[in-house]
Amino acid sequence: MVLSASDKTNVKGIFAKIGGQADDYGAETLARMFATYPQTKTYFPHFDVSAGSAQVKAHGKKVAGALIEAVNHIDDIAGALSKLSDLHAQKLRVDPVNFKLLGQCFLVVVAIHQAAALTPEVHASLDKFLCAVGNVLTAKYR
Ligand code: HEG
Repeated sequence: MVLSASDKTNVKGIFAKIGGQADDYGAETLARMFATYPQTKTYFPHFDVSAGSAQVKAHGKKVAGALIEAVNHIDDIAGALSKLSDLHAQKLRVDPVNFKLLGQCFLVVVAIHQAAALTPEVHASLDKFLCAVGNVLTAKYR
């Protein structure tokens, strides 16, 4: 999954528009993932997974923060998310299919809130970026 120069520009541009709303987008992404793909809830037995819960908000903020970290180091996503990659590989062991589901939900949230900015080109670049992040977080699974 190689991001082209224009993919990187598109991803940075859409995240610049998202700005301070990223935490809210993260929480909305999780709420949609839990509602639409209930099997994803099995990884969060210790959470109140209802939309708007304190845990969904707090975790949405963490996921958004990791995505922003990846955007800020878009030429070295593996390096930027190295610790998170260790955590997902050694402790969480989330089945990789679930990263696609989370990515789809994030795209839906961006489509709702940034409809004008999410041109087909930006959509494609954001999809590639989310795949790249998912690949990094599952790269150390053995
Ligand atoms: Mg993961 C923890 C980011 C997909 C299940 N996830 C975390 C944390 C971050 C993060 C930043 C906190 C790490 C820490 O406490 O040090 N997750 C993250 C990203 C993505 C992702 C950026 C994909 C883009 N996670 C993901 C998916 C699932 C999942 C698809 C399961 C469906 N994550 C998961 C669980 C935890 C984290 C169960 C621990 C939650 C907790 O107990 O607080």
